[in-house]
Amino acid sequence: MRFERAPMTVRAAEEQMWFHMWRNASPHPIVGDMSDAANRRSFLRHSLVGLGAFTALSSRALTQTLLAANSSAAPTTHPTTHKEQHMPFTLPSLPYPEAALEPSIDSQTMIIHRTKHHQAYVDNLNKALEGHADLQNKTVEELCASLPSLPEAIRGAVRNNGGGHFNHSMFWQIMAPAGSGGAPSAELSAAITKTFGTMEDFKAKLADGGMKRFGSGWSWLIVKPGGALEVVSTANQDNPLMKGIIDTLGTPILGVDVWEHAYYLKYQNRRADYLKSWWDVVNWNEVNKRFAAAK
Ligand code: MN3
Repeated sequence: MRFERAPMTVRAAEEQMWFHMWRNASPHPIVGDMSDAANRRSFLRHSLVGLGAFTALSSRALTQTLLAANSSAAPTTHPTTHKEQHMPFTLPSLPYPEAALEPSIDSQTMIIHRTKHHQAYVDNLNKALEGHADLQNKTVEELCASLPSLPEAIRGAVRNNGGGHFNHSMFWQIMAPAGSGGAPSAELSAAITKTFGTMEDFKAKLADGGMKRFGSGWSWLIVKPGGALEVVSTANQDNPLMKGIIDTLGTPILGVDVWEHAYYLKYQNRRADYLKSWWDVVNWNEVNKRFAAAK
């Protein structure tokens, strides 16, 4: 594919290496404090200092380190050591080009969805947390999980925009160009058939959750405390991390956005067609990883 053969720039190499290392280093891959370039660079620098490798930010060094990282053990440095560098939350980059999910999701939808809708959640989350130094140190996951204890004046804004930031950050990562996302692991397949009957039964249940969601929301596959799978649907930008808000809590390992902004340009009112086509771009490799970490 074109994007795989493209020459790697310093920035692209850095992004790719960061993504690889961070994904392998963290049991909870979506944390807000690692979503901007400055913090990613800081994470890389701290991760590599121990190896004596980070002497200059050249594309050659980055590419060599990337190759080494791909063929050796994952780094031991954990990104949450940089929690103090939380604010502001920033828009994460996509791990693939905007057009890479076509025809399931068109390029224009991807661009508007991330750079307008997701960006607005990020901006409004940052605005809500202005003047709340204690909350600025929390990850977006921690914010979602502690809504009832937040000041009432910002609780709604954090629910909508923190939820929006977490949900979309995960959404971009659990998708991949058709044919590149792998398949459910043997472990995940077994858990799905045990819980739902067959893979098709599971897909039907997730789609049903999306279809029955009146207005805007999400349909999720979660790992509940204790390890059982369940499909849940949430309204607006709520998610299954939201204690005190959502009845059935768990760690989301797959989720599909059923807001009209996620599909309307291509599918108009045909949400069912979008949900059917969406399976072609699920990144099962990433879902498998999240399942293994959540159990
Ligand atoms: Mn959306």
